[in-house]
Amino acid sequence: MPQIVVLTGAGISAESGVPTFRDSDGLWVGHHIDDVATPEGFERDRSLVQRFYDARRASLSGVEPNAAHRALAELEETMGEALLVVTQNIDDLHERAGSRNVIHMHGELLKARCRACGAVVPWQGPLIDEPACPLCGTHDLRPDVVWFGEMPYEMERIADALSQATHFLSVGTSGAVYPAAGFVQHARRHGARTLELNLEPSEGSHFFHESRLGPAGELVPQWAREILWS
Ligand code: BJW
Repeated sequence: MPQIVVLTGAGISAESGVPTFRDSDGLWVGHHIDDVATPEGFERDRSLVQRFYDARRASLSGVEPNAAHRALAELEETMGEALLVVTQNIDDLHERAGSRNVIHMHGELLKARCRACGAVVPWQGPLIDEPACPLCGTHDLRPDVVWFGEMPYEMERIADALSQATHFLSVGTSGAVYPAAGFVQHARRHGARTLELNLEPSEGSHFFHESRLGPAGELVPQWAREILWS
């Protein structure tokens, strides 16, 4: 049985209507990255950052998983834990498509983290009005997401999976952000076959054995069929 690690980025959710970051109509248009994606930006202007994530959290109810999310979930039905999705995305579209073996290395929009007690709690509503932490009562909640300069989640588990992978697939990511951008080299060093599916060549395209260009909604189902038939 192959051991597959799939790294996904904003491009896999683009066809669901979730904006990417670095495309011309992306999430950061009108925002400086340092203002909305760093702990320092949060300290400077909490309201701006809370509004940015509150709007994204609220918009989740208006989007649905697409054919790429569904193809990965269907493949997991056959492969079980031999398929691991590591997503940089903070939306919940992999889970809503049916994937269970998912690591959100950059956190989740639908969770909040208490800066006083460290609790991570499910969160649906806004944070702009500074609600109390359900565990300790302090009014100091932030989105449970990973900003620049912070440590992504579950790095040890990801490194183990990359070391054991026979196949590494990267979908819809620009390859501009580390450590995720380095996963292809890690997997390849340990013997994995590496494939990139993206609308355009990513910054790290040359690290992959193969790159296929096109929309994830077409390329991922096609790749999943190849895996099932191999
Ligand atoms: C389609 C499509 C369709 C469109 N179909 N495709 C100098 C050198 C190297 C590293 C560093 C450095 N200085 C600092 C660093 C480290 C820093 C970093 O990488 N900085 C870069 C700017 C260089 N990284 C960090 O700080 C990370 N932490 C860290 O390194 O800790 C220390 C450590 C050490 C050792 C081991 C481990 C850790 C933390 C990074 C946190 C990133 N956080 C964000 C925000 C999360 C919350 C939120 O969502 O708001 O994560 S930034 C943002 O970028 C977000 C994304 O997950 C991430 C990646 O973006 P992604 O997914 O690639 O989106 P896009 O928009 O860039 O690309 C979309 C792609 O899809 C495009 O290519 C399109 O063409 C394509 N596409 N439609 C297929 N239909």
